[in-house]
Amino acid sequence: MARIRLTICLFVAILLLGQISGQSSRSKNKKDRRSKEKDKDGDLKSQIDKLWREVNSLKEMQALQTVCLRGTKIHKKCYLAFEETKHFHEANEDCIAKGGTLAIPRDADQNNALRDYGKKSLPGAGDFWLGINDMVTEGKFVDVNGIAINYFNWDRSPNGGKRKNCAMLTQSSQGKWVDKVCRTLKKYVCEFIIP
Ligand SMILES: [Ca+2]
Repeated sequence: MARIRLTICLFVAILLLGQISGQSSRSKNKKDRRSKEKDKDGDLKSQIDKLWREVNSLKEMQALQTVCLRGTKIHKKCYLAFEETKHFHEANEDCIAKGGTLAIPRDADQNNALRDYGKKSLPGAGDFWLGINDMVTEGKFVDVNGIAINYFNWDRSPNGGKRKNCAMLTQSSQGKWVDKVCRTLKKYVCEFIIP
């Protein structure tokens, strides 16, 4: 998907560049039209700058999803940690914007790998959001796509009731999970499925 968008962006950028050079040469002939053409060129150049920035961010997104340039690659997943603290929703939206989701460990191996990576990449208080919550039905924990999960690693059974609906991984209890108020500011780890 990212590759298709990247190709489309490049194609549009090339078309716009062609338009600019064509207009630039024509504008030399008529003096009174020059300033108007200049404004148009400015607009097109700013559009190209915008497209160029989008191409670069798509390239970075593609790199995350294919080779895991930053972060760590484990079991066909790329985990990437973010030190900036965010609410659960903001953190998940940031992961989605980058082409992934908040990290969802599906078994003990993945959870241990995620714990070790988090310890290394997020020094200090090593707690971070996971893509797991029980916002819709109290006590029924699902992933960020709303699909029931089969692997759990609670420290104690989540007992935060309707007030605490978002899961985070804690380093103080060796990678066990606790339920937390979703509007708490926490660091987070995104995951990207890679080939
Ligand atoms: Ca709850």
